[in-house]
Amino acid sequence: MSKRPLISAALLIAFLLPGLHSFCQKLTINDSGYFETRGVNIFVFSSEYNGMFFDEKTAGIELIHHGVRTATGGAIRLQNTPEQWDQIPKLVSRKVDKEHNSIAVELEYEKFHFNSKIIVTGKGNGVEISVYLDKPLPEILSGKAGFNLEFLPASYFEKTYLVDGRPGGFPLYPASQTRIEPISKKITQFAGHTTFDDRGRKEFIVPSAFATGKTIVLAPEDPERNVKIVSETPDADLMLFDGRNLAQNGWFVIRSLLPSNKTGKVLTWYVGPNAISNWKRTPAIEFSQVGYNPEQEKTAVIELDKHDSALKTASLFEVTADGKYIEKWKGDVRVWGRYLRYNYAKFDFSSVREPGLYFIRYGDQKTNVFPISTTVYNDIWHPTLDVWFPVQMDHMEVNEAYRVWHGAPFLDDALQAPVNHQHFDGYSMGPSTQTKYKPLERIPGLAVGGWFDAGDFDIQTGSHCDAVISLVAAWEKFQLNRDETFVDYATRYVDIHRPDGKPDILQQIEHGTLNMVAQVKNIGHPVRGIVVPNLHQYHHLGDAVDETDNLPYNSHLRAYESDGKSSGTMDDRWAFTERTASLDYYTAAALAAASRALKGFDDTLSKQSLSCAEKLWDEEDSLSNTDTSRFAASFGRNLKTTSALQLYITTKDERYAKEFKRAVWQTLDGSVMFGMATALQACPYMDDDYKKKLRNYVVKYKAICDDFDKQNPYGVPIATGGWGGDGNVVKFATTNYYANAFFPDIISSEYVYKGINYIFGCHPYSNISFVSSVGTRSKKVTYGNNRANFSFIAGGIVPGILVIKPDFPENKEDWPFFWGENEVTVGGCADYIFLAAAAGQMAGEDRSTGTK
Ligand SMILES: [Ca+2]
Ligand SMILES: [Ca+2]
Ligand SMILES: [Ca+2]
Repeated sequence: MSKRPLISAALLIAFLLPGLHSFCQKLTINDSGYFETRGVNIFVFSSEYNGMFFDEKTAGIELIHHGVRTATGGAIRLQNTPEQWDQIPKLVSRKVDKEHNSIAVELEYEKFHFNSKIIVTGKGNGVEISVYLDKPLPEILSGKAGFNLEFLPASYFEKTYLVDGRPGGFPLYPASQTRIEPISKKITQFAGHTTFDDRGRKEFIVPSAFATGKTIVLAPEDPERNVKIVSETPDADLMLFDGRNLAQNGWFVIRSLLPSNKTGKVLTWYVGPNAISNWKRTPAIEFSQVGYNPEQEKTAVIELDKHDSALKTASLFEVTADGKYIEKWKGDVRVWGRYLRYNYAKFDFSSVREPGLYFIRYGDQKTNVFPISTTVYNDIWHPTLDVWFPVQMDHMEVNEAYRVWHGAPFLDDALQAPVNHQHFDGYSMGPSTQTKYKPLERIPGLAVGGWFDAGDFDIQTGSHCDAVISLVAAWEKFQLNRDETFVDYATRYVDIHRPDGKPDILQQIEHGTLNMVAQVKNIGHPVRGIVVPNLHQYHHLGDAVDETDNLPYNSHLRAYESDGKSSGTMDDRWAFTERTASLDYYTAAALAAASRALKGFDDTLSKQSLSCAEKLWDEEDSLSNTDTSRFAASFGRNLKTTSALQLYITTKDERYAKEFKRAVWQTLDGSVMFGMATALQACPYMDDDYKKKLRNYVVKYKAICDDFDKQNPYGVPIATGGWGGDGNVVKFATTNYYANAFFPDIISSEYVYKGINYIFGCHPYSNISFVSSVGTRSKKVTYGNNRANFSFIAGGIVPGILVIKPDFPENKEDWPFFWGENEVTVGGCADYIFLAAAAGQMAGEDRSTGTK
């Protein structure tokens, strides 16, 4: 065989140049406490694992590679491919040593009395990661404890690797070798739960490595993703695993086992992420994908690499009917300053008011097209009510044209949850059931109504309260008569895009209310929630109808045995029946509101709702008198205020008004932010003195709103915690809608539009609309129950931007499995419907009066 050079030597050098390591700056610890060079950041436990959702794939040693977070979970772990509920290490200490350019952490697995130390030090163009043990590995962890680093599958799809020079390709879908081991060898998961349905075989699955060697180079062909990892410990191989064999949200894991019977430095890796010299992140041009009402302010935010500076000007182009581009406006780009890790500038094109299609040009970048029109907000809530809500409907089959979203699930609801039990998803039971039912006794009448909470399938009563209150407000305020859903309770059948003569919003209010009333009637009070008993059911992905066998549990049959009417499999959902004052009041508020909306639509349910609401109010009143601890949290007190208001609006009974007026000022004095929404909603039902007194609080509230403009370039409250903040932004904009309605001289409509622009694309990281199917470019990958297909449910609003500590805002669009970024919830979607309808009404009024 003859070898013919494919390309000339000169060209070859040209190809190689951009990726060469030798031009790069070294990784140095910056003032934010992480390793940094242009194009590469390495975080060392800037974020810890948490005890609520365990492994969220946002902790340990992490890599931000050319602006994208591609690796996480660098830590001592006890599995080849840890799942969400596997044991997580606790961070004992973290020391940043800038002088020696190293960060040291100590980790602990309390249960095994096992501590380890990891020291990460800048070396060459990467870092050296060394693991130290003071005591030899506990016997039980031998062959199990290792150092892991996890790489995001989506970042390596359609890319290759070299292991000791041997080539391979990253799998698009998992299909690597696994083996079975006896359960005795398994390190138990959180609180003894298990994610694996072993069908009684007492075994578990262990994924095998799909590549093993001393040196692994990831994506040698892609300078943005190329990472070289070398094991510098003679006996320690690098093994490459695919976590998706066990869990769809698994990552590619590189791992070395720790040796038994050794102390001191037991493992050393070199990790060298390629850095493109003088790399600059492409500017993100952030604007509303839905477009703009002609009269509103229109400002794009330009997010720049910190080594980048703003261009002087940007332009707005119109796209004409014959496909031509016309520059309609050229304006200054104003520098805003620094927020988190980026520089920000703004481009104001408010003066363009002519209806049409437009795009922004900044330098040689051109955005996608968006409209300016009086109609941009007219139908933005339709996908949420037409599609998202029906798909979440529990106890019903849901059909859409040729597609069945799910069969009628959970007809085997529900059993009383056992006492003294630590469950998952935040559920637990104390020493008493607080009901007339014995542990695991059947509670009748619960297989009706309700919505799947979020990306999971439990009924969470608190979010039902939030949803029903918002849907009733939207119905009463905006008379949303839209009819695109068919609901037939006799056959438990829902059909999408099929009118049935009944307003869909009332049908949704009815559906949520049915389950809450069933709880109060059959249990005596609302419950925290209703959720499957087994963790191996809980992570269900697929048709909800298969999460249980839909047959009531029968203890006289063996597991997986059925007589056709019942089954011996303990899979019926459990009702977690703890009673709290805050949930009682919240439910009373929701049911009091629902009773108004349902009057004349479903009179029986309307009456039942009100009598349940009054019963809860009266019982709580007497319970709180005997037990003052029932009412500690200010959140709970605010819910009592909400409850008093809703009961007053429904009944006009002065005792509720008296309680509301007593409590509302207390709440506002505690926090203007916290109490403002409820206080404003009461305006139409209170006298002039009330409004006069509230005015001073609205002035204070405005000052807080204006401060957001100093905190970030978007002028909205941005969450910094473990869950993205779109819910807060929607509530903020909704509060501003009410404030604008009653105090327009203090709060202008722009305070509403700020929040709307944010959720539709004027936010950090990208310019995607956070509501699937709303706006030109919107979320196509979300954490719904169809997430295994990297898909979405139209109309869902995601949590949006998660700020990964200390300074990295993120919302992944190629990976659905970050719930804090991509999980859609019932309460969030109902709140969105209200805000979206409010925007439509506001823009309509602007149009008719020509004023703001
Ligand atoms: Ca849940
Ligand atoms: Ca309908
Ligand atoms: Ca069952």
